[in-house]
Amino acid sequence: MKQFFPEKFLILIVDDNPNNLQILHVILEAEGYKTIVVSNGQDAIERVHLDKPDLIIMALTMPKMSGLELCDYLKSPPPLTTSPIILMRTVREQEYLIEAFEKGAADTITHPFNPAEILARVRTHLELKQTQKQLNRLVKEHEKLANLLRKLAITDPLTGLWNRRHFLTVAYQEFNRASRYKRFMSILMIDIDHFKQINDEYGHTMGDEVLKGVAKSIVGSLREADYCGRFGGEEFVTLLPETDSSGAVRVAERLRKRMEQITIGIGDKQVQMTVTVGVASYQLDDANIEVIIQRANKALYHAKSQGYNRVAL
Ligand code: GH3
Ligand code: MG
Ligand code: MG
Ligand code: MG
Repeated sequence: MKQFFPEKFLILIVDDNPNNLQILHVILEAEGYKTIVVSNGQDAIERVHLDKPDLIIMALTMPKMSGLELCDYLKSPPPLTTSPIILMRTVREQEYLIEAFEKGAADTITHPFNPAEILARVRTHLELKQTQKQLNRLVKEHEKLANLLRKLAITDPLTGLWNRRHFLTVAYQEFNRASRYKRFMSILMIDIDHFKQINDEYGHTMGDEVLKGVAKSIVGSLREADYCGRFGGEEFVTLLPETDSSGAVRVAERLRKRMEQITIGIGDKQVQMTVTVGVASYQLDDANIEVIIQRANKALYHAKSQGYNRVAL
């Protein structure tokens, strides 16, 4: 059995006939619902704005603004209310039945009223609305989770940079763009020098801190259009669109110097480190992005073999 509490719902009743208002008010309040009664369309619109009723019952025929007009006004996109509207009609007003639904009514009831029927219809529509609300909430929650998962799937948890797989996905697209339009593009492979020693001397937590700090510094020295990822343990990769090899070497050199100057750590435990950078730029006969990355890696290892803390093309 579903949980249903009438006292949680506010129902707006609109009718120029005070008798009808009174009867409906009594029937609904006896069941536990909260009600507001008004005698014309203009007041109804005001109450919808102010009180946001969960359901609206309105007479079909009223002077000035009829129930159909009021319904149309409230439900025309963008609707002023998503709450269900029940139109009250007499048996003779059968002809308006279809139009009522076209104007956005959820249901109609005929008077003279059958209280049990009214209560059953009201409850059905409120339950439907409740279910719809829960569904919307679930959908929103699901979207949030899906977004989070998408983000987790592409992010390196330690540094917050793109992970290797996502970097390669983006790099692959950038390569296609560069080769189609014959644009410049460069890759930097950045490797922390003697990183193992930092771990060994200061512990793994400090090592993690250094990785985070280096990642932050790399991002800080890149332009908005550049891409950056963690390629492996203490190895980072950046892609610089629209950048030729001399431009890329300048960026790499600036980054290298910056690393030389900063210290990273926790409190008074600060360490200094350097990086070595391998640079490679797109050449017209490169078949794919891997070829450029391999060249950058080669340059990096060559630089390491020559000594550390340097940039090599
Ligand atoms: P080189 O100067 O030649 O680059 O040597 P290196 O010590 O920097 O590099 P090496 O490849 O010998 O060692 C990398 C170390 O990085 C080993 C590994 O334990 C450590 N490492 C990899 N991932 C992480 C991590 O997420 N956190 C920490 N703290 N250490 C990591
Ligand atoms: Mg190494
Ligand atoms: Mg290293
Ligand atoms: Mg390495």
